[in-house]
Amino acid sequence: MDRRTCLARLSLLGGLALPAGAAHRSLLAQAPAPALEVRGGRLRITDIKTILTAPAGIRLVVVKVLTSEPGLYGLGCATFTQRARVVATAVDQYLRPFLLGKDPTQIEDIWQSSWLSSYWRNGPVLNNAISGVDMALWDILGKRAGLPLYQLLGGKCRRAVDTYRHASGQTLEEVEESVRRFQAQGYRHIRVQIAVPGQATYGSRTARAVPDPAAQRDNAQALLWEPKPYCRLVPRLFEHLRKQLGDEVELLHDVHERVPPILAMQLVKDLEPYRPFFIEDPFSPEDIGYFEHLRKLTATPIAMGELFNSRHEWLDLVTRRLIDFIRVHLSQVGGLTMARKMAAICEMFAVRTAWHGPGDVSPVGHAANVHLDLAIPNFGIQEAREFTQAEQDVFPGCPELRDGYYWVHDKPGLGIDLDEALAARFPIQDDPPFDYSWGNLRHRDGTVTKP
Ligand code: GCO
Ligand code: MG
Repeated sequence: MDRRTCLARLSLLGGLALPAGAAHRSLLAQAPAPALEVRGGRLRITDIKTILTAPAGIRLVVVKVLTSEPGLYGLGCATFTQRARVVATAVDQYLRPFLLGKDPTQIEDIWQSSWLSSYWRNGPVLNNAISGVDMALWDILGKRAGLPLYQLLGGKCRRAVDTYRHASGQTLEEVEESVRRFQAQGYRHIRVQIAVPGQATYGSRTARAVPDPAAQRDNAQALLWEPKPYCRLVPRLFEHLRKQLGDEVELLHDVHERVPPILAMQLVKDLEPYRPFFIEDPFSPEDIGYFEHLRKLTATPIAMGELFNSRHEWLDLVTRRLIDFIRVHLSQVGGLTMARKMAAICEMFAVRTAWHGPGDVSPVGHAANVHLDLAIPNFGIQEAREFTQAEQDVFPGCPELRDGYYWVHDKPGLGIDLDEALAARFPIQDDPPFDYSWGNLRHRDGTVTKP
C-alpha cells in the first residue's frame, strides 16, 4: 500500500470515530518518517561519488552528489590528504547507502543523521566524509535557488576576502625578498618561515627536508628537529623584517605545534614587540590547557585549529576567550553546516576566522572557505594559494586572487565545477601512499616528535 492510499484509508477510519482536528493529529502521529514522503517524485539523492585526484601532486578528495533532477549535482571537499583512500571508503561504502533516496535540501537533518550514523564520531575520516556530502548539498541548494552560496549564508559583508600568502627562505635576507615579492603583488598579510640550518624546518624547504629515496625504500626516512635553535632564530627573523620593512606589513608565523609548551610560551612572548598579526599553533591539540597560561603572559594574537575535529577541542578556547583566530580545516570539522555555526559562536566571543587554506584543501574547499568568509561579520583573514594551471583546468571556476584578495564568481552555489575526465588524468599517488615527512620527524637522539 503506498503512503497516499494508506493515509486515505486511515483518514476514513479516523473520520468516523474522531472530530476532524483530532483525526488529523492522530494521523500525523502514525505518518511514516519524512524520508518516505520524498520518494513520490520530490527531489532525491540518486548517487554519491568520490573523486580522487592530484592535479598539483597533492592528493585531493572531492565528493559529487547527484540528484533526481537531470543535471543537478553538487560538489564538496573531503580532503584528508594523508589518508585519502580511507575517506573514499567512508563515503562510498557507508554514507552513500545511508543517504541514497534522501531529500538533498534537508541539509541539517542529513548532517545530524550522518554524524550519528557511525555511533562513534569526531574523527578526521568521518568528518571529512560528511563534509564532502554537506558542501555538495549547499552547492545543490544554491544551484536550485539560482543564488551564489554567500547569499544563502546571509549575503556579502565585504567586497572581497583579504588573504595571506607564505614567504620563506634559507636566510633572513631570502625571507625578506620573498615578503617583498608578495607585497609587490598587492598582499598585505604574509606568513614568514625561515629554515633552521641543518634541520627539517616546517614551511621552509631545506636540503635535509627533501626525502632521501634510499631511506624511503627501506622505510627508514628520518628528519631532524631540535626546537631551541628555531626558537632563537624566529625572533631574529621578526626583528630583521620589522627593521627592513617597517610597521605596515602584517606578519604571521606558524609554530606548527613543534616545540615544548614552555618554549612556545617564551617564543610567543619574545615576538610580542614585533606585533605579529597572529602566531599559529603554538601548542598541539593535546596541550590546549596551556592557552590559559599563555594569555596571561602576552597580548600576541593567537590562531589555532587546523588539527581540530570537534567542538570538544575548540568550544572552551573560544568561550573562555583564549584564542583570537579560529583556523579549522572546514572539511575536517564536517563542512559548512558545522563551520557556519562555529563562526556564529566565535562572533559572540570576538574570535575571528582564519580558515585553513593550504594545498591540501581542494579548490572546492577553497571556494567554500571564500563564500563563508564573505558572509560572516567576524571574518579575520584567509590563507590563500595560487592554483596551478592543472588545478584550474580540473576545477573550472577556482576562486581568483587579485590585489591580495580572493574573489568568487557569482554563479549559483559554490560556483566551481569538476572535469571528471581530466581529473582522472591526475591519479593520486599510491606508492608511497603517504608523505614521509609526517611521523618521521625526530630529535637528535631519535625520539619522534610532533610534525
Ligand atoms: C598551514 C598548515 C599546512 C599543514 C598541512 C598538513 O598552516 O597551512 O600548517 O601547511 O601542514 O595542511 O597536511
Ligand atoms: Mg598551520
